[in-house]
Amino acid sequence: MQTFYSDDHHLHHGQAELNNGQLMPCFEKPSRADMVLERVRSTGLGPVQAPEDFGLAPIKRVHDSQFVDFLKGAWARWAALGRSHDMLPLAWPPRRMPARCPEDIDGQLGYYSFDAGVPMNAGSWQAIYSSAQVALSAQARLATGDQAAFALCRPPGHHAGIDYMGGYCYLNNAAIATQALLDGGARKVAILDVDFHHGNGTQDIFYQRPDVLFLSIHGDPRHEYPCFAGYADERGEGAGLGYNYNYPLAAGSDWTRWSQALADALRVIAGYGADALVISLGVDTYKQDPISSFKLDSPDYLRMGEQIASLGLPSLFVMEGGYAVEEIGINAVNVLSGFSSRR
Ligand code: SP5
Ligand code: ZN
Repeated sequence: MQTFYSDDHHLHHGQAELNNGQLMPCFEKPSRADMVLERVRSTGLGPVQAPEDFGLAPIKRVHDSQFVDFLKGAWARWAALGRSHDMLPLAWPPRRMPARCPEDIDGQLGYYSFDAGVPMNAGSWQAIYSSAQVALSAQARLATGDQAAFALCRPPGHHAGIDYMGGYCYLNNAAIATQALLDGGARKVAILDVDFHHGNGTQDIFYQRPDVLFLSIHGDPRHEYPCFAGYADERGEGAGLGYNYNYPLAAGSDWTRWSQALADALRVIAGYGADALVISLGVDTYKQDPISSFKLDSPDYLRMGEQIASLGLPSLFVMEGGYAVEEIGINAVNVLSGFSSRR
């Protein structure tokens, strides 16, 4: 299986995030992708390639154009104010406050985000942009007939919606790749999100569409981030009604419980008749993940890959979360190895 990867992710290195009321060093850090790359190489999964540049157009197929331009230009505006520390949002519009886009950078940061988990530094945009190009490049392999490809994206993407960032995510790499598959001739694409956190951004982007089936297995939003989406009764809207599936699971869920949800999700995908499958591959379901509460163990990820392979669909794996840095490579590559062993 071909892996796509860009060293540009090193240009993005947030300083701090809020966790349990404390400012702490960011969990989403460069060593995460380095560890996955190292494991891809040491296991001989397949060749590693740098991305091609597809430009902004495929990004703007799923994201609001003004939001993308905001991300691209935000650091220059921040730096022009004499600020050299990380850019972070300050205020968000709650219920009943008119959400008009303000002019000031601080106001716009809140307008285009839903949490404070999105620090940006001088090189962040280049890393964000390259991460999307990694997903687009891997997608192109499927379009030319490969059965699978791995987009080693960093920063991750599944919390980013049409016009907002959040949860360490800026551009929705999996959604951008999915739209590119459709634009390249696929009629229907299924997205299976196995990250511990609900893929609220991906859900937002495709909520009203029947040509993308979205399924997410995640911590119950009554107790877990992103707190405001991921309930089982979110089924899609309008023409998209019936094409959104959420599987919220209790804290402490292990492989026995988790794989029951997976079996149901795979049954739904099989009945949908997709031309391709995109997997939002987070491994923060691991038992030792520092911010999550599921109990999957490393060998479980082999089973996960094998079972995904049983669908027989061309499959694009897009890296999302996973914060137990010592094991992130083992767990992520176990999914890919399990998949490859059955294809
Ligand atoms: C891509 C990805 O995995 N993003 C995750 C962002 C999570 N940010 C918030 C983490 C909060 C951890 N504490 C949650 C306690 C819930 N009661
Ligand atoms: Zn996550």
